[in-house]
Amino acid sequence: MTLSQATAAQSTHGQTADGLYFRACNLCEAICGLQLTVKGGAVVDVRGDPLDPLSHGHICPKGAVIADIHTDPDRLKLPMRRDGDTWTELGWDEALDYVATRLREVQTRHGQDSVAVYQGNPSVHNSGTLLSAGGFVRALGSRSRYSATSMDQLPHHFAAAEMFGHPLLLPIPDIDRSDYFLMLGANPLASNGSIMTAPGMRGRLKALRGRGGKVVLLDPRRTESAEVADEHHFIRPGSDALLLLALLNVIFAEKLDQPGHLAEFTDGLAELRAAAATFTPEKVAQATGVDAETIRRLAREFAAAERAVVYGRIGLSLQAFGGLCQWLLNALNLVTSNLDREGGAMWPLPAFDLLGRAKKGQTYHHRWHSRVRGLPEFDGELPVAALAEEFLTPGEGQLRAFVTIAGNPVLSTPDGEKLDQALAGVEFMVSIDPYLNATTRRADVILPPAVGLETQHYDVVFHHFAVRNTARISDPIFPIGGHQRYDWQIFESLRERLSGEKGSTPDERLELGLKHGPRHTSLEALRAAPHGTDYGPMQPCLPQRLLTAEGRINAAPAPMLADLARLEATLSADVPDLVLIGRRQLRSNNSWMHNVPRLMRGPQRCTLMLNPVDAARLNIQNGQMVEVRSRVGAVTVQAEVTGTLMPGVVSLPHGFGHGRAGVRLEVAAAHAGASANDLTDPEFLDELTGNTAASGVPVKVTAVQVPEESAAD
Ligand SMILES: Nc1nc2c(c(=O)[nH]1)N[C@H]1C(S)=C(S)[C@@H](COP(=O)(O)OP(=O)(O)OC[C@H]3O[C@@H](n4cnc5c(=O)[nH]c(N)nc54)[C@H](O)[C@@H]3O)O[C@H]1N2
Ligand SMILES: Nc1nc2c(c(=O)[nH]1)N[C@H]1C(S)=C(S)[C@@H](COP(=O)(O)OP(=O)(O)OC[C@H]3O[C@@H](n4cnc5c(=O)[nH]c(N)nc54)[C@H](O)[C@@H]3O)O[C@H]1N2
Ligand code: SF4
Ligand SMILES: [Mo]
Repeated sequence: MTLSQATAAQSTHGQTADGLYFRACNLCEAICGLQLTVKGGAVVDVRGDPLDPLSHGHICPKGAVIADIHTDPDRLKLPMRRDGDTWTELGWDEALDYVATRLREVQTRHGQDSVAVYQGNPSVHNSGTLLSAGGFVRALGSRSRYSATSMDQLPHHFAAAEMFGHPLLLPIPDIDRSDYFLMLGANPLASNGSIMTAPGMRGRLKALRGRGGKVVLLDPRRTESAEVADEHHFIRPGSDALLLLALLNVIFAEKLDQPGHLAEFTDGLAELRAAAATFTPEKVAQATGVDAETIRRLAREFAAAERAVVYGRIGLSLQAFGGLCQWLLNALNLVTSNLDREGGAMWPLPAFDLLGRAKKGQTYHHRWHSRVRGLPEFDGELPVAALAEEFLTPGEGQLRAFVTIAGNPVLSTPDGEKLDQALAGVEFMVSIDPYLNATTRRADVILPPAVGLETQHYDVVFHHFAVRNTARISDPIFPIGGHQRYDWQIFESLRERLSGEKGSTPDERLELGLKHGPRHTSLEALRAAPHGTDYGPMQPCLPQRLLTAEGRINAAPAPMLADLARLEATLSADVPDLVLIGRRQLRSNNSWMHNVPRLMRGPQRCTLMLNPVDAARLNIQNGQMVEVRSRVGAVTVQAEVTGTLMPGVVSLPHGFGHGRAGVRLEVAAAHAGASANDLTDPEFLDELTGNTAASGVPVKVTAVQVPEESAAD
């Protein structure tokens, strides 16, 4: 049965008919095609859709249990209002009226900007949320906007805006046609790829090596991805910008640079060369932990490869020099003529093009600053590192109310514990979220949307990051009950109550975008291809697609050049004894899905990895409980002693810490874990972009002495 037949069957019988259903998984950036078998109203089998032109049948453990979210007993379906510790369900109209009234009240009393909005990661994985939340936020009219972006990919956007003229002009590795993949601070074998929508990275990297290519990885941990690399080198957290400068240094010094035709529309190449001139491999070897000979060799190999691409992800953005890293990655691709070229870093051209109406020469950052610490705005948002202090610091402009949308900032932003305390004192808080978790437990009202298999979805954002141009519309498999609402309905209802204006539906917006987009298509045309539509590999698009004022690439943006002094100072700074980094796990999704029993089988996963050398020095045994302490807080977790971690570096995954009072998630006690963000520090950030630095946080680790009686238990 085709998707459209299935949808018809569903509407006639009220319950989803038995049969095969196809849709894209919206749980991560890989957007894999799924094939689901429904029997008796339930999903009985999920596998990868072999006919999806992008994922070719790839699926991961999360996609395989996507239906467990649908049937999850913890999932909320009706609005809830909190009175002290007691939650009461209420009707939608009553809840929406109450929320709109309370938000306006706070704004009348304390000003428009006294209500903060935080948008979390799934906002971009649900097209209903993505296309409608903005209307609500605009109706609210507050400048106090925050999101997971400043805890994630903000440096990528910053560099793209400075170099190419738009935050979304992010170059994507053309991995399927490349012969040399230099990867830093990414672990696609666990994360399934990020700002590189490329489902099945194991197969893609194998194929690259199979055609004689080479994969080189630099990471403070010998990760799952190291298993499919030709070489892995440890690198000191936060030192990547130094290494990238040294690679450029060698390339310029040995005259290996050849920007080719890109030079015709690039400014700043001389300044870039001058910037790299002082960072010789010898000068950065100690700080990076990578010896000078290796750096030289990698530079020569990269420059010599026919089709090469350098790529860096969270490890290179969630750190103190994220902005410099993302600039230098682009610069390295540029000077070796691997930008906008087959096998290098290229730009996708999605059917729904978010850049379709973008204007040239816009400014995207530092247009205003946060009240307390003067942290810079980017693209209309302030850094999450400023959030807690903006609630807690009294005075004109203090935050008084909070809206969270698909986010869990208590677990995902720096010093989450402090934010948690701050939220206990807000005048009003509403969360648009299907779960009662560490953050939403502080809300006065939770408005839970229908999610996942109940929603229609088109990947507006991830086709912009995909290694191949495809398009796919997913229709709901399960109808929602009369008592449920979609995200977009919640946002539209709130918007109407706040502004009196009615917006358009996500369908209307999608239709318009697809029609006027580069493929001039429609929802109907996409529906006719239930496995997805293939538009082929990425194509060169410069200089036409550039959005800088002059329509030229800026290889040496002034804010980056100005930030080099801060980087250079690290060469002579003291190195902390131990620094913390994070890690992602295949069977985990940031701070949620930890209550899906099929994902959480097995031993405790929220462990502190540390090298045997450090363990011996600190007298820590494998499996023992340890206290990890940073400037802002402490957590107690189990130690996992492993040679896969670089000496002097410890790793704790983020997103755990579900044990807080009032959380309503059936998480096995063994997996509640502790939050890495009770250690991360709002004052430790990339000063250039305002992005938090969760990598490289100085910590102290001590063995927890277990009293003798309990040790015997
Ligand atoms: N220390 C450290 N911290 C990190 C990171 C790290 O590597 N280390 N990574 C950072 C990164 S990259 C990210 S993206 C952030 C993520 O941080 P957040 O975006 O704040 O948190 P998530 O864990 O993604 O939480 C998603 C929330 O959305 C809800 N949700 C799921 N689907 C839907 C939906 O369709 N609609 C609505 N309305 N809600 C939904 C879930 O119930 C959950 O509460 O964490 C960041 N924090
Ligand atoms: N299964 C699963 N998949 C996910 C997620 C998830 O939670 N679970 N989250 C999704 C999200 S929101 C995102 S943003 C992506 C992230 O996608 P990735 O960036 O691929 O994710 P990570 O696995 O965190 O990989 C980051 C790597 O950087 C390394 N690292 C840390 N600090 C440094 C440093 O200073 N320098 C260098 N060179 N390396 C460093 C870490 O050891 C780690 O291996 O994953 C997405 N996919
Ligand atoms: S890799 Fe991502 S998109 Fe693919 S099945 Fe897993 S969670 Fe879903
Ligand atoms: Mo992310």
